[in-house]
Amino acid sequence: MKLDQNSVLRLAEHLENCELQARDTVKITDEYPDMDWDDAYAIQDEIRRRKLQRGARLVGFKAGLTSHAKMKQMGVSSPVFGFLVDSFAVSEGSELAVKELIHPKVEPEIVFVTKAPLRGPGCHVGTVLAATDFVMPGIEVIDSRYRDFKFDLKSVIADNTSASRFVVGGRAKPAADLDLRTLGVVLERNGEPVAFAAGAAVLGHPAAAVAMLANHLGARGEEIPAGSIILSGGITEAVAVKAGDNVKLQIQDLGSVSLRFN
Ligand code: 0L1
Ligand code: MG
Repeated sequence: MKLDQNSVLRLAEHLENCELQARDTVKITDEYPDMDWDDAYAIQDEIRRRKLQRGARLVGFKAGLTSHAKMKQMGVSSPVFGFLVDSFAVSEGSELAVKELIHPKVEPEIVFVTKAPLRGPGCHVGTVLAATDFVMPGIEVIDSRYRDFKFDLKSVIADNTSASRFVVGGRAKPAADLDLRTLGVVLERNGEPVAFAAGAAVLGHPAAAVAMLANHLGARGEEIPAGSIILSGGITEAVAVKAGDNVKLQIQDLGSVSLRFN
């Protein structure tokens, strides 16, 4: 690590305050160009510790930047991983106030819910499918704390990979009944289709993103517990939303989930 403990604590507090107060900031590598990957995840861990200490419950994890569309959109070349707490979850049918956020975008995701723990190294698509209870459609609302969504990978990891809110819904189905690679995905905003893809857009198979997450956590002495919700990554590029927008995600064989912004 290149950062001392005080800097890690200070940067975590700064980024979390930006999240809670819905204000943006410049990317942290502007001030700390030499920070390394361990520093980035240490800052994210400290944000997680702060939330759990205040009573939040860890409900799962997310993989991000797992599709070429997302990597191209953000100008980066490898996936990143973050955590999910209960306060990020939005119930389907409820409305999300844009004024609580900085500059939200939505992403269509295939969501995994686990029935057994997954611990790397050595996780692969097969072990992930064996540990999966069911899959379902989910919309992730990302809200980078960085001005104009301008960041590098280390800055975005520290910022919990832009995690903000998510909604799951549709039909929950056992993954074994589906070929997740060929499921068609349509994202609509205000009734108009704005992004399309198939499940294979996520690393060839969305379960591969969950395996990478489990291997990443395993290398850090953690596992994905049974009963976790895992967002496997935006299948298409992210779409900006504003007050009044209604977003609907349809995934073949898995039904639809929607979210309204006010
Ligand atoms: O797929 C994702 O959840 C993206 C996470 C981080 C990058 C971004 O803000 O677009
Ligand atoms: Mg995402």
